[in-house]
Amino acid sequence: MQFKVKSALTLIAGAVLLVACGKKEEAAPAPASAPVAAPAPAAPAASVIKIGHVGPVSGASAHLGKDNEYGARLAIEELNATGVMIGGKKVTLELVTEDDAGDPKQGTAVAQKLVDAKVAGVIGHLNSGTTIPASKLYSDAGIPQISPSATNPKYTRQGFKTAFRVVADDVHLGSNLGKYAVTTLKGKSIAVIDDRTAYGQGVAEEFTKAVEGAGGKVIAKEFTNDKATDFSSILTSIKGKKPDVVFFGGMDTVAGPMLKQMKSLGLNAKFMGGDGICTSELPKLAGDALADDQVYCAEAGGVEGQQKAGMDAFKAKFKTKFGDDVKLYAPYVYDAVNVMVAAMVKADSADPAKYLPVLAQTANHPGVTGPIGFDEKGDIKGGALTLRTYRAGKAVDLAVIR
Ligand code: ABU
Repeated sequence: MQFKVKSALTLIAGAVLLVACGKKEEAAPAPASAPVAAPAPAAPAASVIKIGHVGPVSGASAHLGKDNEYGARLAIEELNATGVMIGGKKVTLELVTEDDAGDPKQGTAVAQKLVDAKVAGVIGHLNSGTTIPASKLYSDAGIPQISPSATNPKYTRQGFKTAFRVVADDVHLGSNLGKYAVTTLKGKSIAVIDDRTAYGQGVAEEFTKAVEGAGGKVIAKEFTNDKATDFSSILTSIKGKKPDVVFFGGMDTVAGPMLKQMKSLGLNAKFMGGDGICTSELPKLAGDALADDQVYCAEAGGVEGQQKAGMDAFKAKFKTKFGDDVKLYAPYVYDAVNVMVAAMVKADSADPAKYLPVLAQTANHPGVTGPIGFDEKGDIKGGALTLRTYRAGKAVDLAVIR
């Protein structure tokens, strides 16, 4: 690749020199009979394909947004190093990153920027609350979008042919966690809190339905917001109802302080949540309030058996490159980029109209997160979840559920 860039620079430098010589000749015209220098050949157009990535790299979930962005960078760098051929020539993939700060308004503003920049596809957004409104803009522009982490079912149920995701949705997450709370954790009295986001509220509703379906009782329903830091009033009210399980629909940055306040109030209950709390950052955020086998949560995907080796190798490579552990969804972003580029290569075109139908037919793409294929809505086929707890401040996988 370096050689290619150097060659291109040499060509451009040559062309500039020739043009400069031509201009000199214009200033002092040669006699009509003198030979005229041939016009410089135009430098070949650079074959650059822009791929957008959006996540919250500022705000409360910046650690997760950066995790996702790193996953995209790793995939793009590897693909460029290996060499991607489209339309008979080697192309360069360019990652165009935007920050939506986890805010729906900023999400649509940056989505429009990516549409205007004529990206060939978008990986993102991270949050359901930004992914869903942005998906309309990408759909209107015909630009394929793969979310690596938005789990609200609505995203792929709007009838947009451009919307895909590589994780299981909140129906899968909430229903399995609800059943687990009643049948395995033996929860009889369960309190539910959500952060009023598209994700938090949605996963809490699915969890509640499953608890009631399994014969458990939801004794309290409370809500907070995704920026809150003080939960004393809702936790005090919940404590009075003596729950054995507290479920929180929201993200790790809120769950951490909530666990600390549960501990200081003496609210001793199991704590559950969806994928938003199921991060490698939770132990840091909760500090010594995170007791062993107290928290149960689920990542919206999972590998087991021989496939685990691929995921472990990815995590090791990620740590070497970025000096940090995978927080949650970087491997899914990595796979999403690879799935999108594989569809471009197969279609032999980065024109969204040409590669979108090929992307929709993706089946059994060998990802580090497992085999990837899409159903007719754009959801991952056979979505899994990884049930997890924490022991000695470390995440421990308990089971992969399909
Ligand atoms: N799935 C949890 C985090 C992202 C979201 O759906 O909002």
